[in-house]
Amino acid sequence: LRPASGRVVGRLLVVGCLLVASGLVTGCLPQPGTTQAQAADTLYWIAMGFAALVGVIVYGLMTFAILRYRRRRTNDDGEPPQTSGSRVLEALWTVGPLVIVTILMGATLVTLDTIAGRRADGGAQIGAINLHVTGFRWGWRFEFPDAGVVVQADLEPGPTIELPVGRPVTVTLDSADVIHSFYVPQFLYKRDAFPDRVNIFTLTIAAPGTYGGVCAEFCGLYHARMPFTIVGVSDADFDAWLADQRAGAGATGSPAP
Ligand SMILES: [Cu+2]
Repeated sequence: LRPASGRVVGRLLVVGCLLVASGLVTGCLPQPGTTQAQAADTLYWIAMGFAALVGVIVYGLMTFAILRYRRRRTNDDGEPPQTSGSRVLEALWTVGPLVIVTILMGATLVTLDTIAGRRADGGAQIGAINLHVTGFRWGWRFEFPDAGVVVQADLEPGPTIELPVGRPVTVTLDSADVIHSFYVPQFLYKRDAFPDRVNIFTLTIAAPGTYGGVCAEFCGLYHARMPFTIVGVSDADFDAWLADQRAGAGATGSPAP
């Protein structure tokens, strides 16, 4: 390398390292808002850890080879020693990735189970709140069947519902027309809403707060205009909110989508 291009490569390496480091420090995911999101967040960091390990090894070896075996003025006699076939190396790069992929697969399956929130026998969790979510063009319908409460709205600002912090909510998701997708960025979770079958998953709000959601499956002209809001509140506030909704149900009288 000529000195000038060496300096350029050096600068690129520094910029690359800074980008990777800042990505690792800040993370690429929103703050998790549910216990299931915390599980997804943990899985992300496990995957990032292995990716960083592999990256350090690969870029370390590359940098070593570039520096150690670069062409020098004093040593211009062609190629470095050529080696072919190494049982140890081949075993290492076969077993290493196999171990990593197996760990990642195991961790993924455990996380998926946490997110689905299923009991071993496939039933819903005991004490869970049932919530039936229906996407439609262009809004959302949230039904609490056990409480006889329906909250529904279309376009902006869309419906707002409250959920109690720390209690599992079993969500049954479907659609009244085309395919929509239930997406709350802070839940680190997105699931399609189908007209002809249901998706079931569990949410447990981890901390009080306001969580905005959108439709994440292009469903038509006003796809971008079907937001909804989920507010995490205390158990007592949730019960009071449900009672309020029940009292006001006759006044709003939302028709089926
Ligand atoms: Cu939609």
